[in-house]
Order: sequence, then C-alpha cells, then structure tokens
Amino acid sequence: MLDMLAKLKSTALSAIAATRDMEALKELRVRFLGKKGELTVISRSMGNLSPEERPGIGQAVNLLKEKIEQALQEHMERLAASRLSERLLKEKVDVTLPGRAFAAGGLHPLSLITGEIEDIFTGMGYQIAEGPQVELDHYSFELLNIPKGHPAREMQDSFYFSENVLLRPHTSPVQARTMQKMAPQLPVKIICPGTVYRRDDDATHSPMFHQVEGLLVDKRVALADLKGTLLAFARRMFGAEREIRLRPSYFPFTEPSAEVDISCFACGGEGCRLCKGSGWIEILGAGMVHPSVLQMSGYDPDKVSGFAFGMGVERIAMLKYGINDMRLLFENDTRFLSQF
Ligand code: 2U9
Repeated sequence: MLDMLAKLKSTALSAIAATRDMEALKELRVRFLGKKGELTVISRSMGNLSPEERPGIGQAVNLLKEKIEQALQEHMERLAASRLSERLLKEKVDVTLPGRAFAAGGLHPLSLITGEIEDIFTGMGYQIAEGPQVELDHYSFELLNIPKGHPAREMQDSFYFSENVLLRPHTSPVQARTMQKMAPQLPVKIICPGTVYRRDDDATHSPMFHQVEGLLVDKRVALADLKGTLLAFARRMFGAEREIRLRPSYFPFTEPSAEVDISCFACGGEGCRLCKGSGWIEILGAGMVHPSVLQMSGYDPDKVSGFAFGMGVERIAMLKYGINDMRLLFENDTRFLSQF
C-alpha cells in the first residue's frame, strides 16, 4: 500500500507541475482528491488492513493529501503570477494620451443673467439684499403704498396661504425690510434679486419668475441720478452704444414713475422686427420712491429722497440671448441649457 501511495505521489506531483492552466489544475484536484479521486479510493480501502498496519498507512495517506493540496495551491499561485506578468508585458499604456474629459455642468441662463446684473450694480457700490419668499401682507403691500382694496392685493393676483400670508409677488418687501432695519442710516443702496410668484400662466407669463429690484435712498437723490444709473446699467448689459428713454408710467410705490426703454441693440434704433419698428425695447420700470413709502419705513421724506427700479430677469435673458419662448427657461432641457 505504501508503494501505491509513493507512486500516486510522484504521478500527482508531476501532473500538477506540468499543468499550464487553472482549469486543468481544477480537474487534477478532482482526479486525486475528489470524492471518487485516486487518493480517496486508496484511503477507503484501508478497511481491509490489519489493525497494526492501519495507523501507519493512515498517517501516510494524510501526509500525501496535504502534500497534494499544497502542490495544487502553490502551482495555482505560480500560474496566476505568470499570467499577470504576461499581461503586463503585452499591455502598453500610452501615458501621453489626453485624459477622458467628463461633461461639466454650467449655470442656468437665469443665474448667468442675475450674476451679470449683480456684478454691474455691486460695481456701482450696491449691496445685495435677500428676504423670505413667503411674506406678510404688511411688507408685500402695506409698506409699499398698496392699501386694502388695491387691485394688486386681490386673490386672483397672488398666491395666499392665509389672509395675511402669501408668496411674495415682487421682491419689494426686501427693500421695505432693509429700510426698516437701517433707518435712519444713509445711504440705503441695495439690489434685491429673487424668485417671485403671481397667478399668471400663459405664453408670456409664468406663475414663478425672477426679478431684480434696486433702491437708493440718500440725501438729495434726484431723477437725474436714476437716469444716469440706468443708462450705465443699459450700456454694460446691452452695449456701449445704447441710449435709454423714460416714458411716464404708474406704480403705487414710486412717484413719478417711468417705463424705461433701451435703444434697440439689433438695429441700433433704426426700427426692426425685434423692436417692432419703434427702435426702442422696454427693459425695466423705475421711479422716485413715494414719500409715503419712505415715511412708512422710517425715513423723513422732507430730508431724504430715493429712486427705485425693477426688472424681470426672464425678459432680460430672452432679449440678451435671443430666446423666443419663455417656457424654454423652465423646461430644463439640457440641449437648450448647454448652449449657455
Ligand atoms: C420700495 C420702494 C420702491 C421697485 C420698482 C418697478 C419700478 C418695476 C417691474 C418691472 C418688470 C417688475 O419684473 S417686473 O414685472 N418693476 O417696474 N419696481 S420701481 O420699487 C420699489 C420697491 C420697494 C420700498
């Protein structure tokens, strides 16, 4: 029996050493150590041995089993190592290839325009002020000279949570809050960018849109200061050749009030399709802060004056980028957004 074991040992070890791949190695494990394997068969036949022979043979069987196991394991590791070095020799990495670029996101056109407007006004010394989107009636209307019964307060114009709480229909409450906080300090020189809400929904109106409003309160602020400021803004935003004109208008919080046009940047003022032949394009509203508004927020209208203006960010973005449908700004189609 010991002879059989010795023969099996040399057969197994040379078969293992001659193997070139993992599959064949697995087959060898089955052949020698499997349930019906050659060593297993020998160890089963030990039942026929005399009790004196059994321990010695049993030990020899166990030793051989360990030996074969070890040889299989070592050869497997050798094969794996040589496979890896073969692959490393074959594979060539070109370290001079450019890296794979991954698509970077970008800012939404409304964020780009808001940023540009902020840059222009902070460059003129304005601070950026922000406030809540869920507002009180008091700041949204009362302090802006929009008394009870005014059409702007009606349920059909704003989104109300309760009688006194609503989504802000403009960013003007931020100016009122800032004035109240700062009074009587001068100057108040802020712009208020932000999201606003109105119950409008058609081809040219969205129930959610964005505004930037501005406010300057100081001693001896005049209409000429407003006009100079807006001219500087129009030229930075739409080109150094722009002119502006003010047309009389009405807002409850300013007196006098004006609609502000820029000379058409498509035709230079000659008249074209963009400006509907007039040579002018409306871009914002403005005016001198109403004395009552100054008073209600803590400033003496006999001692100080102010101007205010407001613009719709969607409108500015559509004009500047030549976007003809406002809904594109809210659909978040990356084919559209990736153009900016
Ligand atoms: C205070 C005092 C005055 C803000 C102003 C406008 C004129 C204006 C519209 C333009 C297009 C809003 O986006 S739009 O629909 N805004 O025309 N806004 S003056 O005046 C203020 C605000 C706050 C305390």
